[in-house]
Amino acid sequence: MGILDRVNRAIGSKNKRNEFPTTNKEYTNGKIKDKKYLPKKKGSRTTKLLTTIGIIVACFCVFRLVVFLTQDNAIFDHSKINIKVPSYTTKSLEDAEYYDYDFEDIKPEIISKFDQGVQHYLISEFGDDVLTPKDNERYERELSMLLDSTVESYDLADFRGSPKGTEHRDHILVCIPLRDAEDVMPLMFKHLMNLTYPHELIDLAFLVSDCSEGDHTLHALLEYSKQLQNGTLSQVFAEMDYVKKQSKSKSASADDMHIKYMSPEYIAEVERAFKPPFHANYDKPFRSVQIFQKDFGQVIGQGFSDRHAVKVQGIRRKLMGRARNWLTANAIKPYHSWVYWRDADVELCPGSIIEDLMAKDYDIMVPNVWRPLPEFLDSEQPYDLNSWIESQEAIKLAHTLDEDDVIVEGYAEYPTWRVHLAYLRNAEGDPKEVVDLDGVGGVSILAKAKLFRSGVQFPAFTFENHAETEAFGKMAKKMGFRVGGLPHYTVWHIYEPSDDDLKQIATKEREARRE
Ligand SMILES: Nc1nc2c(ncn2[C@@H]2O[C@H](COP(=O)(O)OP(=O)(O)OP(=O)(O)O)[C@@H](O)[C@H]2O)c(=O)[nH]1
Ligand SMILES: *[C@@H]1O[C@H](CO)[C@@H](O)[C@H](O)[C@H]1NC(C)=O
Ligand SMILES: *[C@@H]1O[C@H](CO)[C@@H](O)[C@H](O)[C@H]1NC(C)=O
Ligand SMILES: [Mg+2]
Repeated sequence: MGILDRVNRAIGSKNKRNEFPTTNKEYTNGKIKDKKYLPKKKGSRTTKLLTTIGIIVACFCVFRLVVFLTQDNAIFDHSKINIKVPSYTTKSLEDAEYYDYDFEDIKPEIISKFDQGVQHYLISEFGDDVLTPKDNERYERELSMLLDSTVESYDLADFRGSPKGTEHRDHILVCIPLRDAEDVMPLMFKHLMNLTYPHELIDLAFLVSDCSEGDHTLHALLEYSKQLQNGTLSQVFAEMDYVKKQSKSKSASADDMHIKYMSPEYIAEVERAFKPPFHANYDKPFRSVQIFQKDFGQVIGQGFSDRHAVKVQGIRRKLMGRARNWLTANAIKPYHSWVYWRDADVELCPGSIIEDLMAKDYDIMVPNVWRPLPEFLDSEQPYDLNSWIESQEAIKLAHTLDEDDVIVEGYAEYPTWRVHLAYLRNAEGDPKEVVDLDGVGGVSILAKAKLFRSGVQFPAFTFENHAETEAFGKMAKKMGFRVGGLPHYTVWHIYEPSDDDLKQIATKEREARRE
């Protein structure tokens, strides 16, 4: 049966049920009854009739009100209001003017990319299609079904975010920025499926930007998303893993060379984490998937050494800030109570992370982020140093800097002596213990949606000598929100060998061969 037939059938049976299908089969089947988010009911005759009556009554009331006001008070008498419209000519600001400071060395062609070529994809119901604005009729229909964008009233007090989100049926927007991420895509999707927070309460929003030529992030993302929404993605991965294993037994790939130098316990843990059984709703489709493609002119390479040079941090981080803000602004809806930011390059993470971060009832909450290392480099390392507690030394240091300078945490150039969340970790510590933070890192941030509604954002400019996620934490704190981290709750970032590490591994391989 084609999608059109299915949609038609769903619409037909809906008239009987007085319910409209949303993106999930579960909604259609009527298994999930969501108290807070009921998709707009369309086209039912009674609804139409009621709406029409409502509009007539409303028009009449407005008319009476206007008559009342003009007669008795006359404050709305337009002839008495004398507004002088100043004559001025609009000056059009080029993007280059706004971002003069950071982009001095970047070519105008790159900057002019900013407002071109935004693409928006919707994965259709059951994932059997990808819709773009070109398929206008169905695109419009499914988009309005998804966004429910015509006049609706929401009491935002119902969407403040509850520490018991699952019980309260809180909707959450999961945002994932992506660049040259083709290789980590299966990893990322496995983590999404592993989330135990009810999938039907999760809207996924991806932003793909500035990928290199020959990279297929967008294409892969579309294909996997279709399977995800059809409930068939884990079968696809099982198939892929089987084929990979068959070919690997013949020749060990150079990419995996480092694995035999990693700690066997960690490798065993990774193997266990990706093997079934998974949680019961692993294959359940999400409420929706939206994919945005928009370039922001990121020119700094995405290689490990490229993106970690201290000089490029300020520019890179500000561009990421713009990308994050753009994504939240385009994806957030009134019914979202939470926004969860997640990087694609995470290797191990408890499936219950959303519930666990929520439970603390902070406005922003982050876990600890470490990464594994080869055993010859001590096996593991605190990784995300962007989550920290402000220090007197750093405040003094900030006073010596230019207003526009960005302090990058974890570099010798900036001795801040801050307490880093990463270093507070004790492997045996209580995963529920919380510390208050000032700056936060971006690998995994849970924030209440009301923060974004109140104007907290990821500064794409220097805010208190910080940018992006660290400035996000600082700004939230300054606006009176609570920012915290869990020092003993650990998420493991993937290990990407640096050029130096690869040299060491190559040397060891050569030695081993000589023996
Ligand atoms: N849309 C977009 N996504 C990006 C860009 N740069 C990185 N990303 C994505 O953002 C996430 C984090 O990127 P990383 O390169 O690991 O950057 P990071 O986490 O700040 O830094 P690391 O400490 O190097 O891991 C990943 O999901 C990337 O695919 C960008 O310019 N645009
Ligand atoms: C969706 O899943 C069904 C099985 O559940 C399968 O028959 C169908 O081909 C899948 N559709 C797509 C687009 O992969
Ligand atoms: C999936 O979630 C389970 C349960 O929290 C966890 O043990 C496992 O490590 C997770 N998988 C990955 C790949 O992180
Ligand atoms: Mg990373």
